[in-house]
Amino acid sequence: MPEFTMDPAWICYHPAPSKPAFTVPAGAVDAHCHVFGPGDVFPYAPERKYTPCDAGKDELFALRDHLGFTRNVIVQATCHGADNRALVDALRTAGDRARGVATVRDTVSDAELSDLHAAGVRGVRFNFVRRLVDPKLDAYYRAIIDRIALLGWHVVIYFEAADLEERWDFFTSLPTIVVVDHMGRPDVTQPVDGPEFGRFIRLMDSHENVWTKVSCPERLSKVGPPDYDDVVPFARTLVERFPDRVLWGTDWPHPNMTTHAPDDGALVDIIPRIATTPALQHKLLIDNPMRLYWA
Ligand code: 0GY
Repeated sequence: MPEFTMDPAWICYHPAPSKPAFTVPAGAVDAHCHVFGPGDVFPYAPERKYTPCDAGKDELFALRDHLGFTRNVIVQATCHGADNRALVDALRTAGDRARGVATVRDTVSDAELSDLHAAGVRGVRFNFVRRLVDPKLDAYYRAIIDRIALLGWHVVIYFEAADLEERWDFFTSLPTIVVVDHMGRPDVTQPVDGPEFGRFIRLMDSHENVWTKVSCPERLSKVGPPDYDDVVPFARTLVERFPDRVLWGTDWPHPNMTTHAPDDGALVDIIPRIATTPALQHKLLIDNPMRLYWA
């Protein structure tokens, strides 16, 4: 069996997250989280750009219960490449309490896609962040999208704010629902009404098939934990402008954190600051993810 050692700069997930003061509504979905390995059962991909700490399904489901969530959307992380075995195993264990977003290559067979669907996969993820993958030409992704669209799946994209201008025509031409991870990674030192975030708002304003996850303050923030005050206005703006097209997730186990291990309880306590009414919270945590993943 292979042995893996976590990258030295890495900080593993918080060993004992606090109990949030905010009680999430019954039926709430953590719509962005991952499983890593364990590597001796589900080896990390040879082409990976980082080696994480093991963070398997048992730990994920314990966190779900601790924070008060009912369901998870588990998103394939780049350390597993297009080998979705750890994801599928977690989905099978969770049954109806989880759905998945996979990564597939253009060589994927119809039988593999249909097995992924049966396990609960409802989308594919394309990552354009250069420190995580070597991005490919648009045509590569397009060939996959044409096939997954037939299954009624959507596309999740992860990019840095600067990539939006470069790939605008591609992103805006996609025929499926498109979910953008982590608000398109805004530079939160820029004004919330400035040109950079303005471009992201324009993307959502002019394309009704574009959704976003108002997640990841731990990575975007310059002021840091536990309140991540500088990220809150960006997330709140999106929740208020696009209440029916936003999702929220912990991002557990927080890959590539080198400054601190986020307290997942404190992350949950940010929810009422970005979705400031029970109606907005219900849409963010229940109605939207249920429509996209469980309908
Ligand atoms: C995230 C963020 C990151 C990593 C990945 O798939 C991945 O490896 O998405 C990151 O390093 O910013 O959403 O998990």
